[in-house]
Amino acid sequence: MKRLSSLSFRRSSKYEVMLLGNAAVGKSSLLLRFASDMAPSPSQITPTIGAEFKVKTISLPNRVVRLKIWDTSGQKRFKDVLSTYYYRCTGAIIVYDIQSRESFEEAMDWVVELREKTSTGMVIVLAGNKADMEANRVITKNEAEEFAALHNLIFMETSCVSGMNVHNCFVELANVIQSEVDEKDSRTKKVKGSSHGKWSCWCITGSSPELNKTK
Ligand SMILES: Nc1nc2c(ncn2[C@@H]2O[C@H](COP(=O)(O)OP(=O)(O)OP(=O)(O)O)[C@@H](O)[C@H]2O)c(=O)[nH]1
Ligand SMILES: [Mg+2]
Repeated sequence: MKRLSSLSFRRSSKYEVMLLGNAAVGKSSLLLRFASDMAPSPSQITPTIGAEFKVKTISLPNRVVRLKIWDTSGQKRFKDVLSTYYYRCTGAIIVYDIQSRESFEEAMDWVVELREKTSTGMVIVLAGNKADMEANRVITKNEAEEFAALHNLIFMETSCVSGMNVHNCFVELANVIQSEVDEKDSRTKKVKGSSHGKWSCWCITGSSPELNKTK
């Protein structure tokens, strides 16, 4: 009872995020493992068409975060359509398969595209999936870490088979998004606090992500 009442007073936030990356790198499997704690099985996993979403609530220490997670298709024919989704997202998990250089290169292209096209400074996780397939690894951890550091990405290797880092990946994304939003809020409050006397108007400058979308 005590626990229930403390949860109900916790503040809540909602964010949209998306999974991006080459076909068959394991985007849908990551979401299935995170949302339903199920390991991928051929009967449940089929190639994604366009984009689908699942909603999952995460409990952070001082906040409940509701994530709407868009799972996108890695097929090239859908690539143009996906831009309509990332404008509304605060975060992304870009997935590659540690066994495939092509998928790593595609992940790098996605990072560049998101950094160029989204003015809001999206929080990005780079996930090297299928880490259970060590014997077939072609992308070293070092190489991915260096790329991640260069582009200010959160990096981790994941496995939907063992479950390694699957939960972490989404929780860390939510955590960083929330910290950035809190930091922006506190900056805004400081601007408000500097107004002169109680009759002054507040003038808060900054760019609106909503308006930037139409530029
Ligand atoms: N060994 C291993 N196999 C995985 C892992 N994650 C996914 N797979 C397998 O990889 C294949 C593709 O997984 P999906 O989740 O469909 O990949 P996707 O990125 O959603 O593919 P598209 O929807 O076509 O873009 C499936 O056969 C999964 O079982 C993993 O961590 N380890
Ligand atoms: Mg899929």
